[in-house]
Amino acid sequence: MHARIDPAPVSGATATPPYDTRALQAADSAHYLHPATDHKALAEIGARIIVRGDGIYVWDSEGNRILDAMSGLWCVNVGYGRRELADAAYRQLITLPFYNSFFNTSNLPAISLAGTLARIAPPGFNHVFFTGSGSEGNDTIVRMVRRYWDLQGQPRRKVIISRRNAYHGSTMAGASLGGMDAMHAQGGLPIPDITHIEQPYHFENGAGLTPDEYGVLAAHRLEEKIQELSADRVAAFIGEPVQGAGGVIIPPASYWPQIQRICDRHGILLVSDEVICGFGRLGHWFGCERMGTRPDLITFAKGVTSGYVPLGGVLVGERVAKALIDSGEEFTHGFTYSGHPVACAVAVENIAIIEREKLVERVREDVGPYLKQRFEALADHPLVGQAEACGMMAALVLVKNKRPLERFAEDLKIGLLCRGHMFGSGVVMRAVGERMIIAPPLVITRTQIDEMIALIRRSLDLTLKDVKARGWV
Ligand code: PXG
Repeated sequence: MHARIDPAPVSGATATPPYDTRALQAADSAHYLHPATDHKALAEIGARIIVRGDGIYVWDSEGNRILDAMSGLWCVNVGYGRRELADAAYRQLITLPFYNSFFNTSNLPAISLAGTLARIAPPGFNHVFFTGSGSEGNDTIVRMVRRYWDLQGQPRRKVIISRRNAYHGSTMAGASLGGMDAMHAQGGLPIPDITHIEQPYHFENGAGLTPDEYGVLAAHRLEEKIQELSADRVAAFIGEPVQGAGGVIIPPASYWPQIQRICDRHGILLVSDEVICGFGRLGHWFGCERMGTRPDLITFAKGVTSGYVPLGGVLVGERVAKALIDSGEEFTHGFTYSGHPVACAVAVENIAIIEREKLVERVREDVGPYLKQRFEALADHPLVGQAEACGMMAALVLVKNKRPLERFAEDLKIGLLCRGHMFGSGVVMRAVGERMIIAPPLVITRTQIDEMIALIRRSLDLTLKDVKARGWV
């Protein structure tokens, strides 16, 4: 039996600095079920409690400053501590904190944001459907895509093709679209008529082929799947321009143009999940512009508000928007928080910051290329088998031996070991198996990139020392 803990223990002694970290950790374990977490293990080590952020740094309850190379969770694009965003939220909160967009009503920030998104989106995107998160955005995609084909008089077109190791969220449809076996294993997923093909991961699957040869081959898996199913059953293909949670899998340049050709050939809708890649992360407003595709639908979330408040949605291209509107019928879908005025007000201000500070151009022409040069040079480290970057996303692969290539056994959990050293050195990287990944805020400077690379290198050295002491190499 757990000892009884005060239901609101985060008050008094623990609520202000200096924090009583142990008490906070106990209270955390007593009541808070974290997402995607082994709670027994967490209770043993205790959560790291983040209390404050400024720019690209966060501080924990012990007073440690940590360089947040993950932008929170791929979202704090403009960095922490932006007064303009707090002010925008406050102004809206005291004017109109909530009103719904059902039943023929609307609100000023939602109208403003819809227009702003239509302006910055690729050509042909003039409509937006708002949700509260990326997962809800992808649930919306599933219903909207199937509704589209019903309206076209082709109700048999139901199947959505995605990729293994993709991440599209955690709701029933989001996790089904995602290609994570561990998620499918819980809750009876995937839901019907969602299927997966190989991910375009050259390092893993492309032995003996150049990246471009492999990119064409990986795209051909879509063609094969369509043949197998019969094209008149296929509704859409969905993919992240660069797979994020799957480990920052940067596809070969030949991949996306080939996917576009296949979708065009079969009249299949192309969905670009830009929850991570949108809002400047790849040096364009949307990642599809960098990859050279013309999607029909774009899912967004995260960077639209820089994560300051929850907001997601779907940008709806001409073809689908026209069908939905011209039908003259209700699309029976929506959320209480669709077009939430506070979230939309923050998004409008966030986009204004990105434009004012030219963050998209900055990623494309300045800090993006600089990150690529500095990050890819980490490949000279004895533990690093490959290092690559695309915009403000980058990944390195930890290997046991470089030539001949030998990988660490999966059960050693090399990534988690390395992640511990990163945290200890004052930088957050995310571990996905043997891949160590980053997605820093777009406001990061060259000097801060230098600082980040030095911290990563130091942590890699510590990991190597640790690995040797354990006899793993
Ligand atoms: N699509 C993509 C491409 C995402 O990265 C979602 C949809 C779902 O968004 P919401 O807002 O419902 O979480 C995401 C979310 C990780 C990690 O482990 C990544 C995400 C979420 C949680 C963990 O890197 N991305």
